[in-house]
Amino acid sequence: MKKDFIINLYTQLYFIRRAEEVMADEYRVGTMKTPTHFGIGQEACAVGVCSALNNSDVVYTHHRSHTHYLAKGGSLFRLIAELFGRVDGCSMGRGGSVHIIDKKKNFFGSSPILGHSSALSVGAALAFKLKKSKKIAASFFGEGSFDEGSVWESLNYAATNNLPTLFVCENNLYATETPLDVRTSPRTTFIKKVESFAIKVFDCDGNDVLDVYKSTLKAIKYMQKTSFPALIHARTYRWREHVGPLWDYEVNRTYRDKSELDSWIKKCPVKRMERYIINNKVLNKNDLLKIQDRVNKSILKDLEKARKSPWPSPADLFLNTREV
Ligand SMILES: Cc1ncc(C[n+]2csc(CCOP(=O)(O)OP(=O)(O)O)c2C)c(N)n1
Ligand SMILES: [Mg+2]
Repeated sequence: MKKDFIINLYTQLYFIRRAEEVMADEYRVGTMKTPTHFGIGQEACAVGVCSALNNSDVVYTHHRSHTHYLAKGGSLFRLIAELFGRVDGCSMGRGGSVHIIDKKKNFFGSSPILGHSSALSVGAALAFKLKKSKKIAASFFGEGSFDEGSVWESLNYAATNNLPTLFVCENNLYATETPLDVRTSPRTTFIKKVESFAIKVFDCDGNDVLDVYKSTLKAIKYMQKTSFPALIHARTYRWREHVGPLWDYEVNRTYRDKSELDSWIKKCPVKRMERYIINNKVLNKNDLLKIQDRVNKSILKDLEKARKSPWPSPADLFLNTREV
C-alpha cells in the first residue's frame, strides 16, 4: 500500500473523529437540536469501505450517517450548517442529521427508517445493471436492521436478480439499548441467515481500517467476477449514547457496562492507525501532530462559517429548488 494512501486513511479517520466531537460539543450547549446519532468509535468502517469504492459508486445509509457522508467526500461545512438548521445545509436546513445528502459525491442520503438503505441500494444496482453500468451501489446499516423484513427482501431481490449490491453491516452489538443476543435466536446468527441466500459474507474487524479496506476490495472483486451481491460484516462499537452527544455513564444508563466501553476504547480505530503509522515508520509523531493541527483548523473554519449561515426563510418552505 502506498505511503500517501495510508496517510490519507489516517487523515480521514482523524478528521471524522474530530468533526463529530466538535459537533457533539455544540449539541451539549444546545446550539444544534436535530436528533443525532454519532458514529464516534465506528469511523474505520466508513473510511475503509468508501476508500475501496470509486467516486462514481453510490452510497445509501441509515441514521448513524455522518461517518459515511464524510468518508464519501461530503462537505463538512454543509453538514454542520444542516445540523444548525441553516439555509446552507446539505438539505437546506430542513432535514437534519437523518436526512443528509451530497449528490455531487454520489452520497444519496441518510434515512431514519431502518431497512431503507438496503432497499434503495438494490434499486440503484438494478438501474446500473439495466444501463450496463459497472457502478456499485452500497448501503450501510446496523445489525438492528436485520430485525426488519425489508432487509431480507433486499437480500433476496439482489440475489435472485444477480445485482452487485454491496451491503455493509456495522455490527455494534446494540440496537438503541437492546443487545444483539436478545434479538436473535441462540440457534442461529444473522450471518448464517444471510448465507442462506448464497450471499457471501466478508467478515472484518470494523475498528481496523486496513482490514475493512482489504475486505471491501475482496468483496468488490468477488462481485465483479460473479455479478452477485456481497455483505461486509464489520465488528465495531458505538462509544456515545444511542442518540445524542453524551456518554452513557454520564447519565447513569445501565444497559451496558462502562468496562465494556473501556475495552472497545482500547481498540480505538484512530489510535490504532497512529500506532501502525509510527511502527511502520510511515510518519513520525511530529508529522502526525501537523496533520491533526491542519485538520482541527479546517474543522473550526467550517464550524464558524456554518454558524454564520442564515436561517431558512419561512416564505421558501414550499420551494425545493436548490440543487443540493
Ligand atoms: C422501521 C424502524 N423501526 C424502528 C425504528 C426505531 N429505531 C431507531 S434506531 C434503532 C436501532 C438501530 O440499531 P442498529 O440498526 O443496530 O443501528 P445503530 O443505531 O446501532 O447504529 C431503532 C429500533 C426505526 N427508526 N425504523
Ligand atoms: Mg447496532
